[in-house]
Amino acid sequence: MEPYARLTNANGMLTKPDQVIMRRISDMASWYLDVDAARRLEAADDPVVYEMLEVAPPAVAGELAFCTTTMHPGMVGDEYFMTKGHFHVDLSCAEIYYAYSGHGVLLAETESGECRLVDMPQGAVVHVEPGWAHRTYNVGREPLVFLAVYPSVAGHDYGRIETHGFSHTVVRSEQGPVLTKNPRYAPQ
Ligand code: M6P
Ligand code: ZN
Repeated sequence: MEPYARLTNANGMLTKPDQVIMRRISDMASWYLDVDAARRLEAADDPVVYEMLEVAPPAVAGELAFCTTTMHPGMVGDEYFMTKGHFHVDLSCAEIYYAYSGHGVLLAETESGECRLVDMPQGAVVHVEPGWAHRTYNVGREPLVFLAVYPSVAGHDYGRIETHGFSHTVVRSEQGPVLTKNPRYAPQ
């Protein structure tokens, strides 16, 4: 029996997605620390930050969805290119990430603002616990490709991140990627 889909070696993308979503700087310029720097990038060539290829079975209990995300390398000011990040609509749902290529970090945070940074070098497997919002940064020079597997009933809640933000974000330093406080964070 053939596998349902493959990660192609060239770019790590799934071969048979149900849905493809592309996010450019313009889709989330105001989510970065340095909004002016993001608007300048938007006005220049509005680069693609990441693409998601999702295989999404019906949203019924017990089913699993999976998705590859390909994040391009880049910076907005000192902040690395990042995903929007989300809570699951169903907070009881966990998620597993597998880092296929490149180098990322995962920022995870609870509703009360407890925050963790998890390194995601090539080959890393990361467990996102139920109730934790999650966002990924490409901290390397190559594309970051990772596979995510999650219950198909999980749902993506972006609204709370857009309104409240994460308490911290990830910026470049002489020591490498570090957490810094988000001055616009509004506790829930
Ligand atoms: C991972 C998974 C997906 C998610 C994607 C991009 O692949 O968590 O469910 O859609 O990352 O993240 P976001 O939806 O927060 O932009
Ligand atoms: Zn998720």
